[in-house]
Amino acid sequence: MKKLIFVLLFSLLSLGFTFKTSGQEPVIQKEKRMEWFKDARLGIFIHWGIYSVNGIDESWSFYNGYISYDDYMKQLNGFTAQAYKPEAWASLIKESGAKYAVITSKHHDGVALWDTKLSDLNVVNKSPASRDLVAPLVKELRRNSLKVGIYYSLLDWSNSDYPNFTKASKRYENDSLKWDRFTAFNHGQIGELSKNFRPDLWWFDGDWEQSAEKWKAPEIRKMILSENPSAIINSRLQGYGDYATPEQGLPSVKPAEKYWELCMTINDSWGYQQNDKDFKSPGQIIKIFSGCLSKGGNMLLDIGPRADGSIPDEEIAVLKTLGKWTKKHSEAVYGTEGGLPAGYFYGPSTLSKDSTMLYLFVQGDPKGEVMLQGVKNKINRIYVVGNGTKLTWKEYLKPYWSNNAGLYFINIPDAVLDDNMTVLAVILDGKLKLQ
Ligand code: FHN
Repeated sequence: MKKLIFVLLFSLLSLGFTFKTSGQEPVIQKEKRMEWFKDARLGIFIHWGIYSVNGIDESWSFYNGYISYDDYMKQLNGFTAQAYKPEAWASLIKESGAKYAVITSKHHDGVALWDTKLSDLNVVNKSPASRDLVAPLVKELRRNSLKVGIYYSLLDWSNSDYPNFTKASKRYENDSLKWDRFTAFNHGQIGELSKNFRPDLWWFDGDWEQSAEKWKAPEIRKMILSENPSAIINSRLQGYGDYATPEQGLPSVKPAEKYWELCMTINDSWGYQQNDKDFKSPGQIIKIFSGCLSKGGNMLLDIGPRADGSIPDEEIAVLKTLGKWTKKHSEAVYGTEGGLPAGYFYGPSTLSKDSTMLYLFVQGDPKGEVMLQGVKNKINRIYVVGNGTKLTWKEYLKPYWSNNAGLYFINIPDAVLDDNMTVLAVILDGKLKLQ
């Protein structure tokens, strides 16, 4: 009997279940919950809100006093969503090669994009869109087998029970009654989103204004995980999240965190701004993306749809080109690990899960060859990813008496070069051994 109980427990644990001691429900271990995220590598962030009407900074424009609060809120009248096609959004996201999307359900301005019953400040009641805009996207994302991420701002500069309003004016310093009311409201909205959409990923923001204790962050985490035990939570829950979110800054070295995601604008704005034409080129985005891959992280690339729900052509073009590249190079992208440390190869790289395949990302024109150093393995074969051409190589600086790794020079004919970034697959004689 004892043996049977032991075997049963062992099997449950190996399935990723752990048990809390206080008789609470089983929760799925972090490693297990993070599996899809780790393999996904690319997500699309969507900042959609009333700020797209005037084309101004999301929430910050009134907070910083560039526009009055009342004038900011007048944008509600122009938020039509009349050209919104959630099925087209989802298929474009899928085409880009992203495996998940994150939509702003509510930014710091407090305007909800879903049919919240807890506040009147939502696009269903207060804008000509007059419908829940999150629900149909969630449905279409799932229909396309994409994971659903919900962005939610913990701080809410519109809520009269919230202490902060604008940079220049605060509602109150200490008022526990108001704060408790706000907490109930905040948790209530998170509960609604949880029940209505069962997000796979929670992307909190705005946590910097209060402590974990004030937000009641452990309670939020618990509420989310009891609704969906496999949900994952970004870092912005004052220490109660699962992965790091560097913003607009590509880490130069592999971050200490095992799970991370660079969130980045496609031009210089999160939301739609007609005057911002500073779009990154597909080539630049692919370079940045490769930088994330190489250091074991994901990229969450942001787009900003217009107030009518159409996506600007420049953004569509970037996503489509990115899609061609991710499709062609999928084996070097999805399910891979971060690659070589700095100094081994002049460019990004990734590694297969079993560490026997090295993917070298070659930027631009290498003028016939690239060099790889410090790898002690023998190479069995090298081919061009998404093209199949076998490549030749030579090993130098490897006299018979030396135990050091030699220098590999890999020949790359011009004809195999990709327009954006060429990727070489190096099949090693076993697990990667570095000098
Ligand atoms: O204040 C926001 C900002 O408007 C935008 O939503 C970004 C996206 O990561 N997050 C906040 C700042 O960290």
